[in-house]
Amino acid sequence: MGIYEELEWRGLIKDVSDPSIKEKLNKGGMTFYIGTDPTGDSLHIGHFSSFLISKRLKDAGHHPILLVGGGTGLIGDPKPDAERPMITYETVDHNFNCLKAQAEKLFGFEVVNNRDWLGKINIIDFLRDYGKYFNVNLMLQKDIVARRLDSGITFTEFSYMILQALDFWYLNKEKNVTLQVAGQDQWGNITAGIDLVRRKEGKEVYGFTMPLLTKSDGTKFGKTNGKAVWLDAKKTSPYEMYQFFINSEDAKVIDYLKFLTFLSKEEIEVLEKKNLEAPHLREAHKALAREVITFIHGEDAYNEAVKISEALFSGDIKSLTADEIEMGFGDLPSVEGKDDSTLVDTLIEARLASSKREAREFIKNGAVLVNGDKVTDIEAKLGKNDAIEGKFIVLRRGKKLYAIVKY
Ligand code: 383
Repeated sequence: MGIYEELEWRGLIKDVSDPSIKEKLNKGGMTFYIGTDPTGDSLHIGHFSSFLISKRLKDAGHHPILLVGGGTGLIGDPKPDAERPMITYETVDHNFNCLKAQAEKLFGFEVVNNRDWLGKINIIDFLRDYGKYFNVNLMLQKDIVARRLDSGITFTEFSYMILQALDFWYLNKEKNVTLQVAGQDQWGNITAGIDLVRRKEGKEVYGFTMPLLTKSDGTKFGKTNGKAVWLDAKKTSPYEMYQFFINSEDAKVIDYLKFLTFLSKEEIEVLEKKNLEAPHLREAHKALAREVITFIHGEDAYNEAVKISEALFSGDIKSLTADEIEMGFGDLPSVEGKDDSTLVDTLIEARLASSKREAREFIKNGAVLVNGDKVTDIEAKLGKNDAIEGKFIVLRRGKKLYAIVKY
């Protein structure tokens, strides 16, 4: 199986600019680029799958360049629904540095910044040397622009595709880049670049896109409770990422394995069989979580995420360190610990009971756990001494309701 067939098997090929791409990819030796704009200070799972494609191509003998758009990020690639808010130069620069460091660490790609060339072009030269090659009628037909015609689009965002096309032309000239790779939303920008290189230089360059990862209902994959799943552990902890992948849909988990891991066809086929025959074992989900988290955060972080998940599941809270509790319970309601409080009062303060009478009732019935241990004494006191490493007490009422007391 050549790299092209492998990408096809993984479902990673959506649009190709020319059928000869198949042969070219299988042969190796192309310099290609993928671009991302510094709209945030971390990459997220949506970026991850397209960056992995670059890694796959690199492993197949091609040379990757990652463009982080310090120039284009100041303009804003039009989204189908609405104009983007403008980002300040300071924010773009900050985000640029974050993304560059993250991408170098995770993927080891050479990083370039299109501010270095776009920032030097003056307006007269821009309109003469590049604008002249673009037919506005054709620009209006590009998918994303067409979808914005009703709601409106500024000249700034409308011009974006010229800048991305210019990048392709520049990188072809300076670095012999002959291929651009991206998600399917970038098809219009990629073909704009291919056309520009053809018209200005009479040369042929290539591009292909991958489909966006979706859930069964067709919505974007990569959000949990409305929040993006970030690659930065400070924004999405490895534990949260573990929960995200472990809970992915059974019907989609094999697609995700193909998109997001380097497991082989044979390995994925074994998991596919297990997913069908014994879905309750969640072998495919576990493999997905293990592969992705180990790639992004390393093995220790992965093991810790599993440990937290298991401790929370079994209720063995005391096996966790304070840091692990913070990671596992970071999102839960919390109350400030007092030095000498009662369990009854704390349950009320943490909203696990609505009155003293109810709190006593819960305690008597054995429904209240302090750090995983059942407490049935209605007079019980709570203080810093009870806190794990002097920092946290984990309260649980019933099967699912948790709160944290912080010292
Ligand atoms: C800028 C200048 C270039 C080439 C590309 C760009 C960025 C591009 C873009 N990409 C998205 C982004 O930055 O907006 N105009 O968030 C996303 N990418 C990748 C992939 C994806 C795309 O970073 O489909 C998802 O992650 O292409 O939406 O010269």
